[in-house]
Amino acid sequence: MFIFLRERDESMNQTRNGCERLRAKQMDADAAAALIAPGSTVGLSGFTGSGYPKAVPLALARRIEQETTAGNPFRVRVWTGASTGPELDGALAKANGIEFRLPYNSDPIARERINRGEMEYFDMHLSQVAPMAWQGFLGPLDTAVVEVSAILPDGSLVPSSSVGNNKTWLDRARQVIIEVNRWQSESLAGMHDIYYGTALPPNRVPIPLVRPEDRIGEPYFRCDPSKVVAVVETEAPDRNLPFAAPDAVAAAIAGHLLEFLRHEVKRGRLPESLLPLQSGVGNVANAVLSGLLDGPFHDLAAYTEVIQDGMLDLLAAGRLRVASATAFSLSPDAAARLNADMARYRDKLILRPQEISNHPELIRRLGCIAMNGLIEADIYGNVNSTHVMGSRIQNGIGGSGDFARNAYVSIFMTPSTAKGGAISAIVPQASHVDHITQDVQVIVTEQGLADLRGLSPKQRARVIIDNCAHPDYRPALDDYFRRAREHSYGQQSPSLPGEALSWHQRFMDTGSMRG
Ligand code: 0RQ
Repeated sequence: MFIFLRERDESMNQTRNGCERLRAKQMDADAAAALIAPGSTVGLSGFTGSGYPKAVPLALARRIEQETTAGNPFRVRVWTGASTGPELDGALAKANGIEFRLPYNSDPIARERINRGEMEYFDMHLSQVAPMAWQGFLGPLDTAVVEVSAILPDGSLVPSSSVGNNKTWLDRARQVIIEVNRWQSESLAGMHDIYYGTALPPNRVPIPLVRPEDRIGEPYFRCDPSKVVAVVETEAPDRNLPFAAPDAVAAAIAGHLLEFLRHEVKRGRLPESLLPLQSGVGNVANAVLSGLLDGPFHDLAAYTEVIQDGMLDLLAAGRLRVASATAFSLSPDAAARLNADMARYRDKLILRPQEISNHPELIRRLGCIAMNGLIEADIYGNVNSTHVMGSRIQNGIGGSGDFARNAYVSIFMTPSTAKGGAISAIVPQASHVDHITQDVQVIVTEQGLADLRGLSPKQRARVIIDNCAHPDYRPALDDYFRRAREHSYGQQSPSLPGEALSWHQRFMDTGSMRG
């Protein structure tokens, strides 16, 4: 496939649109954006800043701004895979062009609009987006705007650096706009595994994937050429952000976690090659992956949402045998490394639709080790991943719920304090709960690790306060727990609800929760 695409490229003056019928649909981004109706629903590609369309959303934002100036403002409903980039969420939110958004957002401009109440946001489990789109209650999908790395002669599409919900958008949309991005590596062809066997009940059947390396689908998206109304050629990079080197806090969290994994292997509760790893992105996740590079584990596998830098390092070092995900989330350096050395990595990397990468049935069957971040955890192990002070959305639940509930071991990691130490990540009662205590088995901070498995709520409170809370906040948490044990209405999960919920108010009033 790699050779085939190269030959086409040379003979077609660098175009990656190999389908004669679709070459007739080529146009610029402004002409394509003009085909999107005001008020309509648009399903766009994109997952953690990779594989999102980079020209049509910008052109749509320009059109919205012009129409707003002319006194005819309009907005659209936006569905994606997960977070995208400034050319999509950022530009459309800036133009006040998003009426409704699902399923995940990390764009700061869109976040502000949501938190000001100017934009509706349906924050949902990433595995459920495609099935819910098929169920129909979200309404019809008018237009799909999907980035691909090439179009083949029969009109099938070579996916780009993320798969997300693209299969579903292409199938469900009334009309399709394709962006063919020459910046994406040609060698992505053949890396994807697009499974077409999903159906709604009562016709659902088991998904035939039993190991992370299994390929159960097709390498390309099917696409009915008669639905394609525009093809736009682009050459623009993904939103790849450089990774900061892990700081001391991240390194300490990683250290506790790796010690826990070694201990579990020693006790015979995990195999020596562990179980398929799911890891979030960011500083702490990166530190954990770096730690695995130096640790004793071999023949590892990842069954996760995104492939980040640390996973490429593990593959290059021969520690990781395969990484299955729905998207890349690489620094510019790692993206260049991958593109330069694709032959070495290609067979070990698989990108799937997010309904498969995050599928509860598969996560449970494979027995993933889930490692995710949090905003705050309470002393009973309820986790808030999404809402600062219980009301202000940070990003969204993403895939953390898909993995946490179904994992073999569900781990949450966080620094013990936020905002320069002024606020404790361990609180008496979470101000919002995304992951109930039953879905949270291990909490790790730089202070230590709380293994909550098999413990009652009161026992959990003791290990969380003792092992995870920052020493500055332990006295206040101890005092709360002691009084709750004296005065609580019930003694299964002792609490003083009024006081617990004003915990954050103390921070607001004094600028710090200390003391
Ligand atoms: O805000 O940037 O304004 O200072 O929250 O916090 O410390 O940068 O942490 O980037 O690891 O994000 C839970 C948000 C953690 C993330 C969350 C403030 C803090 C900062 C971000 P500022 P950090 P991280 C895997 C599955 C849900 C999705 C998910 C997330 C900002 O992990 O979105 O897990 N998870 N998907 O200052 C007040 C607190 C706070 C707080 C943090 N207790 N109180 N503010 N902040 N804790 C995803 C993939 O696989 C791709």
